[in-house]
Amino acid sequence: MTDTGFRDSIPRHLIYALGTDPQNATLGDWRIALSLAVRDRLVDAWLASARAARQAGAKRVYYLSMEFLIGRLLEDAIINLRLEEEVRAALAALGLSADEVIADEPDAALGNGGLGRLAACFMESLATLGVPAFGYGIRYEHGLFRQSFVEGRQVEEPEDWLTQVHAWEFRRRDVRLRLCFGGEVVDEGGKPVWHGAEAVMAQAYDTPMIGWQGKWANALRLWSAEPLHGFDLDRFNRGDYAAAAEPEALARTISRVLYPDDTTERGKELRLKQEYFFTAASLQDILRRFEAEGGALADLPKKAAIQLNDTHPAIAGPELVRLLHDERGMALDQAIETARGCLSYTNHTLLPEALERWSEDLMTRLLPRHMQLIERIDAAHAAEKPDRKVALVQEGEVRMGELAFVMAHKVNGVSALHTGLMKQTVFEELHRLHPDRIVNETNGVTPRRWLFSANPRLSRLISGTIGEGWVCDLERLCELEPQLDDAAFLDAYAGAKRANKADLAGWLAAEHGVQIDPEALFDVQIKRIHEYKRQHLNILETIALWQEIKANPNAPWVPRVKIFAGKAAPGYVFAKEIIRLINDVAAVVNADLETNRFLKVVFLPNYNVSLAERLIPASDLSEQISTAGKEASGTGNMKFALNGAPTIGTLDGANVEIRDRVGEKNFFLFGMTTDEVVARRAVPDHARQAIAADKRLGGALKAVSQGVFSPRDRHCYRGFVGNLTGHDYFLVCSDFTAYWDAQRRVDAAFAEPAVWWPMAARNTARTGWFSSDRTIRGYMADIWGASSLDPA
Ligand code: F58
Repeated sequence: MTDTGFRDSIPRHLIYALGTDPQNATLGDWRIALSLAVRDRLVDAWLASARAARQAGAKRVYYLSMEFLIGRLLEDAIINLRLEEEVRAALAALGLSADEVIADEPDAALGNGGLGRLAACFMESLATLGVPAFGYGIRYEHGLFRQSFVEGRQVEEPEDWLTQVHAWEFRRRDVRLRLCFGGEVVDEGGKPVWHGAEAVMAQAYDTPMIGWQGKWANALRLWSAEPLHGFDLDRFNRGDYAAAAEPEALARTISRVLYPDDTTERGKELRLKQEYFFTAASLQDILRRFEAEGGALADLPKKAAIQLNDTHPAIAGPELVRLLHDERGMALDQAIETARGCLSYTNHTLLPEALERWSEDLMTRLLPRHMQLIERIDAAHAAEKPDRKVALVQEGEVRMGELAFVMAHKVNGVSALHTGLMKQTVFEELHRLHPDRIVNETNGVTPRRWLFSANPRLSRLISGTIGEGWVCDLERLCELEPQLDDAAFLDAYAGAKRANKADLAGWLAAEHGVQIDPEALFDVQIKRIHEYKRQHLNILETIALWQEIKANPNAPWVPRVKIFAGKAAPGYVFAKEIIRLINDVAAVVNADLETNRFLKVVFLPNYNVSLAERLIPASDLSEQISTAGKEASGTGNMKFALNGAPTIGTLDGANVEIRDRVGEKNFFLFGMTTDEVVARRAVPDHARQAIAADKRLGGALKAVSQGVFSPRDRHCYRGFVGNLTGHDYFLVCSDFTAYWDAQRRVDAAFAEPAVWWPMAARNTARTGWFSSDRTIRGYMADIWGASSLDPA
């Protein structure tokens, strides 16, 4: 297509697909028209990829995940198709700004955090590497809630991305699968037959996931729950309108909302329904494809690698056994073996409360045949390993982690440290029984989105220095190493960061009315709010710093802006307290004319992928300060390092591997190790001791408990302070002094450009290993046995 062809296709879509007069078109209309024009450019490659996979009879990778936090799609497609210039020119000719049009797209917030974002990075890398793959998940009508603050408190509102035209998805009218819940299992001639009581349809919607340079694309297939039949005409004609619509409403509930939290009792049943719904639909679809291509069922593992993203799809084990054994007559033992040959499981957390368990009662009520099969799988495991002590059902609960482990041929951790801890803690016994099963696949992030697209200034500098090959071969960033002593390169590197910071400062002023000094150190902690991530350690240090500045206003303080963003699960009371405290501290500190030249605190509402893309390239310091042993990996830590923000962090998750690569001098390490954490918890009164030993910490806690930041309700933080001075499970107090000292090392380094910029640039040059392309290659070799159909 010629340049004009592309340019013309935008108004053509506006007029003929949307039926909108260009004279009345809104920014949103133009954005959708542009999306359709860009989409036209990728559909051929997408269909050709599927055809190539079919013709090659290739093994496919199936990534089953409750969450795909894909964010905006238009810019991703423009970048990967290399249409940046054409789009800019075409929009300019229409009198539109590309940045504004792109920013108009709502984020597809179909995930909570790292787990969902990892799935999105994996989809992009799978396509870039030309691996035939499908992502399978749920097409939530409402993604993660929208967050705002009222008097500092988090307020949640429903997110409604699907109220707009979704230009990227295709409803597959021919892919509509039926599945059941409840009912009973009846013996029919010696054969157990499940008669479900409630049936719903899973309707497929496909979104193309395009790889770098548009050579290969895979489908992200999301299921929407629909009723078996439309509405009840009889009831409608009788005037009973609500009852007529009831079956539809009930069915649709399943794909209505993304769970922001799995800790509350209410909604447990719905969550299990969601899990079974998308898992069962995906497995039916996988078997359908396999059978259409021909082949003996026993060969399924040669054609299908099914990755379970956490335990949420762990019901895949019994469901696949059911499909093979009950529905296709394969012997039970062989069905278990065959299923295991296909399945593998990624664990993302060791927190006991986050490891799923379902009550036997609920499982029996909702999935009676699966409950029986779980018992059969357990018995088969016990027969295979007579000394096994771990049962799949314990104290009336089905243990989904253990079920996923037993039904997978490989189980992976997401960083080296986490994988080691899996072997020593939650899966100790299963690891002893199956010593080859656990493998490590340290997480990664896609460089296309998180460097090339999010940070064009730095990308241009890198490409100008070493060429563009790094975009799909990120380890080539090490070719920057010889430049790290070169004054001109470091100047340009610093220039790119300064310009990004100035942009952020401008945006904060325009959008949030917050004034910050672009020369200050931008110290950023953005992630879900959780006690183990310790945003409260950060804010206590902020308070202590404020007090210290007030005591010595004429000392040469290094100006800092503390930037926070993140959502708390709606039912997580303590996390919400942390948010309120940060907002309250911000109000007092930012208004303090004595100190606010040196210190500002900003908590940005509604953290999402797009906000991360804006903040990370403009950050100087990356806060990765979890209690050692609690953060499985982290992926934000990788994005910051790649974009030249050194880490202040503990030896936790992938921080360990980041530090190994960037070098200890280029990482601000502090805090207890995993072993020290365990030992410290055993010390009676550890928090009080730590507070007594550090006047700054004592002063900060005192200010909070006395109501310095909550003048209208002076005692409101008593509970919060009580938690820290008493229990302090996450050892905020015990790590405080080391954190304070590390922050002062940061100040000293930032004050010396000759120290800071080489350090920042080394972070970029040495973190190429954290590409999700490398991670996917690891899964392919160690877990999936899949290969790339070279897109070249
Ligand atoms: C995250 N888990 C880990 N869970 O916390 C993080 O260390 C890791 O880098 C990342 O996975 C990718 O491996 C995570 O994001 C969730 O969001 C849960 C989803 C289900 C509801 C409760 C939160």
